[in-house]
Amino acid sequence: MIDLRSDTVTKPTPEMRRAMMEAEVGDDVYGEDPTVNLLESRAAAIAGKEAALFVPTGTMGNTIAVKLHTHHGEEVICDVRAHVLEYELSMLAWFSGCVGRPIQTSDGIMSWEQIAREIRPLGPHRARTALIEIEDTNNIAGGTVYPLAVIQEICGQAHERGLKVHMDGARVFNAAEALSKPVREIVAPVDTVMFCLSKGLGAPVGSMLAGTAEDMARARLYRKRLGGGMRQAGVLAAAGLIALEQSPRRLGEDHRNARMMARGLAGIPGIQIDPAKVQTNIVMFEVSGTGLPAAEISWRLKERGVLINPVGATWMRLVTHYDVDREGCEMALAALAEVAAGVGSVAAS
Ligand code: TLP
Repeated sequence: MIDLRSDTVTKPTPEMRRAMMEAEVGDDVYGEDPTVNLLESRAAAIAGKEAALFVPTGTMGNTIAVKLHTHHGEEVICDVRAHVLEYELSMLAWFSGCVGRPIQTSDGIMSWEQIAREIRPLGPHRARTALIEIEDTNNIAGGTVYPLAVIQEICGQAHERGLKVHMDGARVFNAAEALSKPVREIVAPVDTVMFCLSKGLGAPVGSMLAGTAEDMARARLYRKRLGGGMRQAGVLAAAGLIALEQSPRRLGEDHRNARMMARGLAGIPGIQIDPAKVQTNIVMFEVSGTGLPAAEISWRLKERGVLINPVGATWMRLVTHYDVDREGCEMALAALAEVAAGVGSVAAS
């Protein structure tokens, strides 16, 4: 199977598996796992923050960050397609008692002007805005990247008004690759950042939350409340350390494959995409011109050994990663061209 559903499907490398087997471990709830401690200090250094916390998932990292920066009954401003709003089972409300205030953007990148219009002070009718959440890269907008100046303006203006900024940086290493900037420069102005080890970086499990030492001490307690106290988690952290050390330098290849696929898709009749908009490893494309629903295309691709998910009725998303090489991407394109042309389908026979 050529699996382009997500970069979450990446399998650990042989080196990660070896490191997992040999990892020194201890009870991390007591803070005694040396490999977790090393991963946390390495992640903090990469993010340029005082401290970092190893969490099992990106969802838990975002959930804890929202809790750190808000009180019940407050609002969180985010893009209309934000993962925290659309793909985390209402965790904003469920754990933090907050409401998301979505902002409509064309490309997933919110400007300060758009945000400023939605900020609410506490009043007799309106709930207070507490947090601004930015997603970099923005997943469902197609892996789009925040320009540094936009992040700096949002954070500067937010902080002047006593608002916090959390970055869902699940794929911030892809943003770093696209901008040719170190992660620490991208996340410098945000209060907290979550980034995933288990997506394009290839670790089997885990994400990091980074911020001030004080916030991370509180975050540790929320992690425990959520059932995320993981004991001998060094087995997982060992793979995470290798992911941090080795994987970022090869993300450029994923981006090149994504651009190649976007150019190929643009040449398939019935598929709509602007290849110039593909900045990282996520490719969104529209399929209504094929006359087939996205779910049907997904199904027919599966019969040809290619996995690509629909997003809604007429959109599809493919995500490149190190487990699918250039040849695999070319085979997926050929399958897409066949399916879009109705080759071998019931309709064509
Ligand atoms: N994204 C997954 C799905 O949940 C959609 C994917 O396949 O892309 N923030 C962002 C921006 C994400 O894309 C994801 C996962 C998360 C947070 C959550 O990470 P996990 O899956 O570790 O909870």
